[in-house]
Amino acid sequence: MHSELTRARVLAQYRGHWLVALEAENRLVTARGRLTETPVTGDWVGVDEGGAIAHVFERSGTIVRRAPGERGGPVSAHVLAANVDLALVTEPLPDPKARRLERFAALAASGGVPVALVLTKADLDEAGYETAAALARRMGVADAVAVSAVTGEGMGVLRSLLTPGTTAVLLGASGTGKSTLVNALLGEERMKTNEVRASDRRGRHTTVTRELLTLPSGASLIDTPGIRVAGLWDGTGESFNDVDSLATECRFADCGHDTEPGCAVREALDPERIAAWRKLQRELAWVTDRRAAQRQRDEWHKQITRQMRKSG
Ligand SMILES: Nc1nc2c(ncn2[C@@H]2O[C@H](COP(=O)(O)OP(=O)(O)OP(=O)(O)O)[C@@H](O)[C@H]2O)c(=O)[nH]1
Ligand SMILES: [Mg+2]
Ligand SMILES: [Zn+2]
Repeated sequence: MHSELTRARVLAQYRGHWLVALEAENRLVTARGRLTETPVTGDWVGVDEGGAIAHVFERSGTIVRRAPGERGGPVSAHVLAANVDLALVTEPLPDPKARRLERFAALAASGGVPVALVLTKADLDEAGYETAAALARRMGVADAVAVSAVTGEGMGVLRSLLTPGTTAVLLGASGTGKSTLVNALLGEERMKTNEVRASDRRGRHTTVTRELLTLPSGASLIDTPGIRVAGLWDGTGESFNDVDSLATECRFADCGHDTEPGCAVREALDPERIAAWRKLQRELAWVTDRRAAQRQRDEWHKQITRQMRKSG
C-alpha cells in the first residue's frame, strides 16, 4: 500500500509544515489528507511523490504530556517527541529540584523511555557528581551525570550514553542548559542560547521548536523548548518502582502509605519521595477521571447522532 512512499524522519515540526530528512536531502513538506496521527519530531513518515506526508509509521518510545489547556476545558494529549530511546532529564547545579526531576522522569517512563539524569552547570558546584549519584539512587535511575559545558567535566560520560543509531531527547525547564549541551556535543554553535534571568535564575524560553539533530558520533539528539507545565497524561511508568514493589509488603492491600500501620513504604523510603509519588498519583487520578468523563460524553454523542440518523 505504501510502496510509492519514501521513508523519512521528521526533524522539526512547524505549523502545517514538517522538516524531514530524506535519504539524499532535508526537505520542507506538507501533509496529505487526514493522517491518523499528527507527525511530530522524531516520527518516521512516508512521503509521497508530490512531497507530502501520507503516512506516520507506528511509534515506539514517546514523550507525551497533557496539553496545557484552559481550566475546565477538555484534556488532551500532546506528543512532544517520537521514537526516543533515552530521555536526558536536565536540572542545573548547584540546586537541582528533585520534584521537577521526578516529574520529567515519570513523563518519560510513562511513554516507555528510559531516563538518565543530567545535572548541568557542574562548574558551579564542587559536589555535583555526589548530588547526581544521590538523586539517581533516590529515584531508582541507573545513569546519572554531572556535566559542565564550561569546563567539559562529565561530557565524556554524557557522550557514552548517546549510542550511535539511537535517539535521545533533552527534557527540562528553560535555562537548564539543554541547547548549550547540544552545541557542545555538536562542536558548533548551532542552537541559540540565552542567559538566565539574574533575579530568579529562570530561563527565557529561548528554544521554541523541538528539533532533531545528528551528532558527529551518529547518535540523534532532540533539543526541546523548556517545559513550563509537564502535566502527566498516562501513568508514571516504571519511575516509582520502589514504591510499587514495597507496597506489596504493606499490611493493607490498599495502603495509602500515609498513616496506616505496617506500611513497608514509609518504613523504607524518604518522606519526600513518598510525597512526590502522592502528588503525581493525585494528579493522575484527576486526569484519568477527566479522560473517562470525556470518553463517556463522546460515546453519548455518537449514540445520539446514530439515533437521529435512524429516525431522520
Ligand atoms: N556556568 C554554566 N552555565 C551554563 C552551562 N550550560 C549552560 N549554561 C548557561 O545557562 C544559560 C541557559 O542555557 P540554554 O542552553 O539557553 O538553556 P536551555 O535549557 O536551552 O533553555 P530554553 O531553550 O529556554 O529551554 C546560558 O546562559 C548558558 O550559558 C554550564 O555548564 N555552566
Ligand atoms: Mg534551548
Ligand atoms: Zn504502605
